[in-house]
Amino acid sequence: VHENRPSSSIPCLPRLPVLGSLPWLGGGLPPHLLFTRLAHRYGSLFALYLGPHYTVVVNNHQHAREVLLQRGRDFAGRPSMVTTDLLTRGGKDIAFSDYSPLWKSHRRLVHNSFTLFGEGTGRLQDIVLSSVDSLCVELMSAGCRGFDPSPAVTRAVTNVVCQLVFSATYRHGDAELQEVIQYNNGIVQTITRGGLVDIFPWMKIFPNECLSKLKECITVRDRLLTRKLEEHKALLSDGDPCDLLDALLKGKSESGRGQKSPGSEEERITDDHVLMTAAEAFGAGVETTSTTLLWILAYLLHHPEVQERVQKELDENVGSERPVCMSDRSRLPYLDCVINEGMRIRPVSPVLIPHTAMTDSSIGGHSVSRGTRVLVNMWAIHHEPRHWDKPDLFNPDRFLDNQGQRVTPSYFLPFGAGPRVCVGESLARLELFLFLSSMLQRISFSLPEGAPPPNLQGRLGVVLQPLPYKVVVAPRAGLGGRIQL
Ligand code: HEM
Ligand code: PLO
Repeated sequence: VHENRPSSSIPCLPRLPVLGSLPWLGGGLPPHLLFTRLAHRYGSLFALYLGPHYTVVVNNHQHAREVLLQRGRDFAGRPSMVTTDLLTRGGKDIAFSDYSPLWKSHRRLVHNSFTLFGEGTGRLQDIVLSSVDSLCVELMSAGCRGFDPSPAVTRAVTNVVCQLVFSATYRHGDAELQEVIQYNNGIVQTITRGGLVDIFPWMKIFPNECLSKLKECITVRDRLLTRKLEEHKALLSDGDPCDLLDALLKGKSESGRGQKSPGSEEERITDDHVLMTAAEAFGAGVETTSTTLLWILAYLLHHPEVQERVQKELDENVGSERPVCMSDRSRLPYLDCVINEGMRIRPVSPVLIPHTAMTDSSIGGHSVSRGTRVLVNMWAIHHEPRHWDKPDLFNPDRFLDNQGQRVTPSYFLPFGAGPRVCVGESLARLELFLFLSSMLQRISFSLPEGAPPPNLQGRLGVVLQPLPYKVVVAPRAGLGGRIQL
């Protein structure tokens, strides 16, 4: 077939000098929708120039699996961008750092540290359960008025991450927690991925309001995290690590011991790396989890029958006498499907993070040269009508087979795959499961009287977020307050 001819070139949008294909990308559509539309015209694999950067856009799952899995190593690079370089001190993090041996050992260290607090220990479960308790109390205190659930959900998720990363528990209204939430919001608003400065790095020499706000937020973040780091260093002991910062500090000195050559100073995991990792676990941990929860809540308001079915499953398999725990997960398949369907229909990261080709390689039999940027349009893959029946319909049953067993299709990849797969996947899944099951066990969500159901269009910032909406909460009938609210 045509696709197997190795040297045929990928269909490309027109381009002008300097601007590249930008004049053909107008119309104000966010990238995932724009690319999906362009794929109808140019085919599911096409190329364009973002300013000077030749960029290949992948819109179907076979090509995505080639890029992420089969040739995952070839495409595990990341482009350098002005805003993310500022955010990460020039790539001393995981997500925005280019592929290198140091990145690999850093990523492994982070992964191991996460596993340490993962499902095995039960500690993480306790952290999440206590945070969800306070969330339920806070939600219930709104009485029967309609309110925006977003601040309370964000606060609860931030609290989990604060405990996980540096063992801080905050009470409602704590000044330090407020500071964290504020700087994080500032970064989210100013670091719009794919913004102009990231296409034309030379634009940073012009005064740029966004860039200076971003710098301010980063300063606040660094002050707070440096303080936490110093406190942890002072208390560092030989026992088991008590949080992520502790684990990173311990792992860092262990990884240093193995390396003998004194000349390779820059090849080490440094304090800067530890700081950037903590900051990133924070940012990723808060934005993705709270956004996914808010999307799922929004869909439950549209589909009260789904909420009732989840609650029925909870009543039959857990009951109301005890809190839900991780070992209940296998007994609650429908809830799992609801979570998957939420991440399918509204992926928080609809075009993943840009990848780059580290060597000459190929996609779908077309050669792709080193340095090419590759965008994987997960939105298009999650809405491909050939694979998903009525892709725009929220239908958790599509993740169950005829026998009622859970299935995970190969074209469902909300966390990406391969060398760059999300490092927080198991943490995220644990949080989503415990938050939703605990909330729905105790509370029913509905629309305020006369209010329209949430707008499901979403707004793309650093993640794809739902627009603000209001809910009314009610304690579950028949619960009789047996689980302490
Ligand atoms: C990367 C999704 C939660 C940390 C990613 C990527 C996706 C993703 C799509 C990019 C993959 C790629 O570029 O190919 C999600 C979703 C989440 C979630 C849907 C929750 C619902 C988390 C959490 C953490 C986290 C809780 C950490 C606390 C990271 C990091 C990367 C990443 C560090 C970069 C990995 C790398 O570049 O090597 N995530 N994520 N994520 N995620 Fe998550
Ligand atoms: C969110 C704002 C924080 O202050 C910094 C931060 C760090 C990691 C980013 C995250 C932000 C947004 C979501 C990202 C995450 C890394 C992986 C994750 C991009 C910018 C996703 C969904 O890809």
